[in-house]
Amino acid sequence: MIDSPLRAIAPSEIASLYRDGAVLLKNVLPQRWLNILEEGLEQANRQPGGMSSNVDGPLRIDQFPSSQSPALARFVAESPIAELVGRVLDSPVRFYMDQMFYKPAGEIEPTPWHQDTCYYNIEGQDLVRAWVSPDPVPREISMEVVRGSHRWNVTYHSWVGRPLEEDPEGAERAIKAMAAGEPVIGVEAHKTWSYANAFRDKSMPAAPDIATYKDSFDILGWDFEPGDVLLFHGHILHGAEGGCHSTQPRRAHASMWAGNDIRYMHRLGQVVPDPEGLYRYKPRSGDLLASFPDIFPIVWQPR
Ligand SMILES: O=C(O)CCC(=O)C(=O)O
Repeated sequence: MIDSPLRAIAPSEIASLYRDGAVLLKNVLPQRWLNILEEGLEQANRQPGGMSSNVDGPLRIDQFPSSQSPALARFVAESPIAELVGRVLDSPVRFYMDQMFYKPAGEIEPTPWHQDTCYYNIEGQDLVRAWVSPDPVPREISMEVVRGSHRWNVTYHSWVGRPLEEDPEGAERAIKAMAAGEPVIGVEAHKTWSYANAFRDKSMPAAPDIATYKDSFDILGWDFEPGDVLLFHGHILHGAEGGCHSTQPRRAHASMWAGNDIRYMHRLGQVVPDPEGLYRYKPRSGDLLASFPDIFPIVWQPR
C-alpha cells in the first residue's frame, strides 16, 4: 500500500518541473518515512554490496541499494514518492532503479556535473528522478541543475570509465555485444562492479564544463530540509558542490521512475547494469519497460 504525501502537488509545481527540469516539493514526506529512509541509508552503508563504489575519494555511491536494505525497499515500494512522481507525469509509474550517495562527515565531496541518461540502457521523456535526504542539506552541498537542460535534446557521454582505445580487447567484446543485441554490462556486474569498467563512448558529445564556467549557466539550487522531495527530469544536467566542512554525513537516496514512453535501449557506454531480473528476458532496443511487468510493476497509477 502506497502512503499519501502530506499535501497535494500544486499545478505550478508540476509546471516548474516541465519548464525548468526540476522542482523542490517542500514538506511532502511524513516523519515516519524519514525515519525509514534514514534506517535504510544506514543499513545500506553498513552492508556494501557488489555495486558499492568509491568513485573519487570517499564519495560512496551504491547502485540498487534497495536490494541491500529492506528499509529502502519499503521506502521505494510504499512511501509517497511513487505518487508524487505519478502526479507529475499524470500516468502510471514504474520503479527503474535507485542509488545511494553517502558522503561522510568532514570535507564534503562534490558530485561532478553530469547527465544520467547515458548511464542506463533506457530512453524516453517520461523519466523522473526523486532525490531525498533525512538531513538538512544546505544549498552549498545540495543538488544543483542547469535550468532547462532536460530540453536540449542531446545525450552526453559519461565522465566515468575509459575510452575504447585504452582497452582494445574489452572494446571488441563490447562492440560484439552491441551487434548481438546484448547489454555491454553483463548480469555478473550485480556481484562485482566498478564505474571504471564502463567505456566512455566518444561518438557522443562531452558534457559542457559547467564547473569551470558555472557563471555562464543558469543554475538552480535549493536549501533542502527533511520532508522535502527534489524531483528532476532524467535528462537534466546536475551536480553538487562540495568543499565545505560538515559535522554530519550528507546522505541521499535517489530513485529513478519511468512513465509510459520509457523504452529499453542498448548503449555502448552503459555504466550501470540493467536491473538483475531483466537479463533473462534479453530485451531488445525499443522494447517498452511496460513489456516486462514482473520486473517493472506499476507502483502507482492515477485513479
Ligand atoms: O547527491 C548527489 O550528490 C548526487 C545525486 C545525483 O547525481 C543523482 O541523484 O543523480
